[in-house]
Amino acid sequence: RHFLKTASVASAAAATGMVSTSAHAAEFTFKYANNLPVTHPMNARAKEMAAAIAEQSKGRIELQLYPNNQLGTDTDMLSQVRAGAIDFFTLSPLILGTLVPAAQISGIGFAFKDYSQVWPAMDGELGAHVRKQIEAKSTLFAFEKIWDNGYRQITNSTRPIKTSDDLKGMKLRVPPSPLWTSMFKAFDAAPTSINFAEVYSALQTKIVEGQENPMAIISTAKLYEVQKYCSITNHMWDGFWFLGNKKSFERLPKDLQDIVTRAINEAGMNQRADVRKLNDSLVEEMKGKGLAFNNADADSFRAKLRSAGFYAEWKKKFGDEPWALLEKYTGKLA
Ligand code: X2X
Repeated sequence: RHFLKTASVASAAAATGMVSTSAHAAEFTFKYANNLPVTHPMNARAKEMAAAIAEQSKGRIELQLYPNNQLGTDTDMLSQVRAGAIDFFTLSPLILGTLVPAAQISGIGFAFKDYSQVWPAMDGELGAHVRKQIEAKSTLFAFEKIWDNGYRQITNSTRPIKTSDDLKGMKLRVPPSPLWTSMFKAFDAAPTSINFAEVYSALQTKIVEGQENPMAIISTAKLYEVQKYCSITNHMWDGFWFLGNKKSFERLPKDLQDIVTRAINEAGMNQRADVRKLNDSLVEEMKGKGLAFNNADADSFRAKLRSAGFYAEWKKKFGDEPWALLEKYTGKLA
């Protein structure tokens, strides 16, 4: 349903309405791929960004967009961008953790109280620390402004989740990432790693009972069609590092690199505002589509993570200095 394995480059291009402003071929052609539906703000802003890059480079750069897992799952796309088969890719810091473990630190459960802590941390020293690790440990680099995914909420087809006890034994899909699995094991749930490309069908066929994602995704990926309950847990903030392949990007002369960098960071800032607005308005809309909402008791989840030793374990894994950077923005976590 979501994953067009056999789509040719030509049909993928037709489907996404590739931006091309000049009759002749551009001097530099880049591919940007991602895992989200075309209706998500990520792709609306990406389209606008591709047009800005074409215009400002006077047609010298063409950015081709491949949304909605057209080029494969996150795991596939991560391999492709590492190898330079695609040039740009947006990925959760936690999934990037399968390649650069240090990147997961922004996904610690209940770390950021709200956005007034998220952006100073990610645009400040914590984000800088992570970007440095990405550059040092991979063929990739991350642009300065991380894009938003949002605060994650739990949906399922079985029961409302009110306290952490309600998660006991629940078969939940989590994205492929050590931190995600560890966190839901600490809640005594039964987490399974599944790429986003396969989430809708995994829920539909009841391979898993539930999943967790921000409102904008539950809505644009129509997960409410295959779920009954949505419990507001806000258990983790998540974003998308805008990743580039270093070698691909270095093909560009400095002035064109600056145009691309500015356009990507600007689109990211606009995308943050879009997601924020959507997250605030979607509850009513999805209630209308039959999803039953409840507020969960966040303290019970935090207490469970503490007693399971989750914070202590991950502090040890990340190291004292990175942990202190995180707590500089969040306050003491454990
Ligand atoms: O895989 C997910 O759940 C998603 C879409 O939120 C991420 O990219 C982490």
